[in-house]
Amino acid sequence: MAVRVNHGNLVEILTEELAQVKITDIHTHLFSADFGELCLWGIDELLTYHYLVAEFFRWSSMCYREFFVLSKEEQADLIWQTLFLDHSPVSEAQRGVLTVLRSLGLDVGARDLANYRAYLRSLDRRAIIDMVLEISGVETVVMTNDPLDPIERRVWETVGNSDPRFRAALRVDGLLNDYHTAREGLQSLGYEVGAVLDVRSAGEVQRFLREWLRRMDGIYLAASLPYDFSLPEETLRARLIEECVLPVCAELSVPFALMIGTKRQLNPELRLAGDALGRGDVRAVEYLCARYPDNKFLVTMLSRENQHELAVAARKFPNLLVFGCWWFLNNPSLVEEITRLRLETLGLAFVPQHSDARVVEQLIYKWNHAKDVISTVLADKYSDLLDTGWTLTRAEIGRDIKDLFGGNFWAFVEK
Ligand code: HDL
Ligand code: ZN
Repeated sequence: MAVRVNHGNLVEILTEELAQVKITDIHTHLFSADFGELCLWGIDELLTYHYLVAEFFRWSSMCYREFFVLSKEEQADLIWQTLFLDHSPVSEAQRGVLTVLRSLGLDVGARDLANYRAYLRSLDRRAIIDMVLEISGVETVVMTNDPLDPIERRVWETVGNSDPRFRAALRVDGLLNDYHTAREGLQSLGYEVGAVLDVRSAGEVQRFLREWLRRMDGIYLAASLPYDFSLPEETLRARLIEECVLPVCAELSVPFALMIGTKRQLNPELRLAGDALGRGDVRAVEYLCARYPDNKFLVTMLSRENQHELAVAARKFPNLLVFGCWWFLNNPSLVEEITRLRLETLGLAFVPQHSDARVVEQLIYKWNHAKDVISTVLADKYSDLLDTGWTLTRAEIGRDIKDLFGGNFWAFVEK
């Protein structure tokens, strides 16, 4: 007997369906346990997350170098004192640490960093992965993989990824944004890529992409691109995309994921925390989707100002799937605004969020916080739907939520 939804049971049904949905997290910087030191976990990694490092320097007069020579534990102690004890931890990244601790059953009110550290250190990498995937509801974690990273490459050339819960995405920022440095890396791997992108070099770049997508069983090819990225244009990056990336993606039927809007190293002294954003140009996305109808494009943009025009572009191109509230947009106020405009503009045909997690335990807070906001927006939209007299069942809400949290992505990858 189908369970009919009404204003009285809507929130409870949404809460229960969101609590049990199995999530595909389509973009993270996590690694399976096979990757050893690249798989980050523990309280010191949580507290030295680059978001918190940037927030630490809002208060601290310490010089950057003095901070970065400290051990991870010493950096974490400083961040804990400054951002959690000296000032209330109300930012999204600050609150996130506490959501993780609470979800792990630790006494957040005790403010006992030594206890949190001891508990997490008592676990091992595989145990923390199992525990966090269970708590967060994440079923599949898509990694960010770079064969030009020697540490990561060594894993792929030996044990590889043995955990089916982790899938690979081939990331080509260096190739597209710094070809001449990347070229040396490709040559060292046996790809005869010359200084000039002639026919032979383009063929070798294609061979690199094809061979590593296959080796990793990569589900998409990705690149982050600066805010001033534009197409069409007569640049090496444009040629690499149109002559190398897109032909291989079409041949293997894998999406090309564009993450547009970075302003890398605005403050290089902050290292990983030194990046900022700029408003991107949606015309580049429109050009690609129109010019390459046989390619699939996953797109997220970093600027709040790009969100509405990107959603409108997605109305025009079935080969465009919009995803996530990326990086500086992953704050509840912006996730709500963006999710609301996407539901109103696209219905349920988009991917509302990815975590971008860098530390295993972050999956818990990134998804807990996202589901809270998405639940609120969905409750409004389903309530409006009920007001029209539309009948709605619990199974239909469950179906919709499965689509948002993984189904839309896999259908796009597999089409
Ligand atoms: O380029 C990217 O994939 C970004 O997500 C960066 O990794 C950024 O530093 C980040 O961690 N954002 O959440
Ligand atoms: Zn990322």
